[in-house]
Amino acid sequence: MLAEARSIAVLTGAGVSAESGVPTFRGAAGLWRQFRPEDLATPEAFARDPKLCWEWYDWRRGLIANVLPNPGHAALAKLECTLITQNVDGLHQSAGSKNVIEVHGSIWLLRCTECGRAWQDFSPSLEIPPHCDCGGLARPGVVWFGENLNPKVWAAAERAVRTCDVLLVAGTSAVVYPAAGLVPLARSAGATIIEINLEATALSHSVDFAFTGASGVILPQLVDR
Ligand code: BJW
Ligand code: ZN
Repeated sequence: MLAEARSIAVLTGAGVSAESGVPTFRGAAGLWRQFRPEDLATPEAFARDPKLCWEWYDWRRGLIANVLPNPGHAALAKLECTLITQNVDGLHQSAGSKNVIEVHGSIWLLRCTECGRAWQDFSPSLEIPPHCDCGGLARPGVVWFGENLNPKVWAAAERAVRTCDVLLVAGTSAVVYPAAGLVPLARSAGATIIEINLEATALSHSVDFAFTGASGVILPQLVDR
């Protein structure tokens, strides 16, 4: 099916970066076991304590800066596809994927809460909390709970799944909306859905093929064939 597909879309989640050493959100070793999302990943949490919020993101930036893409990222970089990712780590781009739609933003982007300017900063010595040239407080360029996704980015993701023949869904628990809704959208547009995950998810019963295992193992096998 992959070989014959005219158009392939991929939706990835934190599980695809797990084998690189980036913690996932849910599950036994997930970030949400250790930290409460409402304390850190909401606009209210940022407004309450920008420094605490930034310290957490800076800790994660440090983790991510020290890891490398894994064979799952590499396999997807070889596949001609539109790659929709919920991940903010940038590892798909590091692996060489060109057509990446980051629906939850990027941990390497900063955005001014005053003037809206967005810029990249990879420096480990970022001032915490960072400020914009205009003096305004900067926030991480990610999408928090209760926030709308960037409409242009979201439109591109919807277009990709509406027009694909095959959708690969890898390493996501598929519980966070609207991203998880891309899967039924693809399905209702006639796409074949292939899921790759370590365990069964909310989606598994409604996909065409569910491969149980590590994305760093299964994705290279699929793409190499
Ligand atoms: C492997 C593996 C290996 C491991 N190989 N597999 C009730 C209350 C409040 C809000 C809501 C609500 N009901 C619905 C909402 C809306 C909310 C939502 O969906 N909540 C649900 C959780 C209930 N959504 C939103 O708020 C979104 N915005 C929105 O809806 O706007 C409209 C609106 C406006 C105003 C008010 C209300 C609505 C925005 C969602 C933003 C999500 N943001 C985060 C943080 C990003 C920044 C950051 O990184 O800090 O995005 S949350 C977190 O979850 C992150 C992820 O992208 C996202 C998805 O997680 P993912 O990637 O699926 O990871 P995990 O950990 O869940 O799963 C990993 C999977 O991998 C597992 O299945 C493992 O088995 C597997 N795995 N290792 C293969 N090696
Ligand atoms: Zn500014």
